Amino acid sequence: MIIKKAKFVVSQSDSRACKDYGCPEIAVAGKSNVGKSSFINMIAGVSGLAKTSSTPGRTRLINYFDFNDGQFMLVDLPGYGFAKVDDNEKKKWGNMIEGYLANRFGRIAGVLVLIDIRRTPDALDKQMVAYLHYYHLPFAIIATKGDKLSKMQQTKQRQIIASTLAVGVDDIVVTSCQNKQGLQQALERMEGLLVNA
Ligand SMILES: Nc1nc2c(ncn2[C@@H]2O[C@H](COP(=O)(O)OP(=O)(O)O)[C@@H](O)[C@H]2O)c(=O)[nH]1
Ligand SMILES: [Mg+2]
Repeated sequence: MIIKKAKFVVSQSDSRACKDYGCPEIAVAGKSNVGKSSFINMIAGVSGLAKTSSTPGRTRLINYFDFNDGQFMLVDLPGYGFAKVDDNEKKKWGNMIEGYLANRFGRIAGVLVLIDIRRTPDALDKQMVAYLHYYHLPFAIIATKGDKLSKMQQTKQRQIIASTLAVGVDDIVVTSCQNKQGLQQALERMEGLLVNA
């Protein structure tokens, strides 16, 4: 798949307010600070398209990005698991993500779940994957920040992530926004999600 054009469309706090854009959507989910915005920028080939931040937890909106003039949308979901927010706020985030998955069901071609390659997925990551099973949504796991580990450490972590989330090692694509590792594989996975939508 070749990305020729990418542009920001809209930010929404409520997925029900989003109109039907008439094209398949690939959602990008993961903890805050895992690298969702950076991943979207890497796919787009535009560094400032999605705002990145070194302080986690600020994006509470669902951001839509159009790719190739209506071929598909990448949907940047609010990051979950930010430690400093209270339970009420956490609940709101959960509702937003679940609301999106439930309300946009017909348009979602698949979900990319981003996991920091250095971390073992926790209860929230597992819950995310459980939602996707529940809604029968196809997904792929993107292990981010590959540049932080050696190839040998990557192999080991990939196995840990696969067994923790009960997915195959082949379901995990290791990426890096710094050296573009895994960019082609990620695009292939996305194409696969779109073809089967
Ligand atoms: N070394 C490295 N840092 C990354 C990578 N992707 C994201 N980051 C950094 O991780 C932080 C959070 O990234 P961001 O895309 O804003 O995460 P988000 O909260 O999930 O959208 C930023 O400081 C990024 O520069 C990567 O592939 N390698
Ligand atoms: Mg972000």
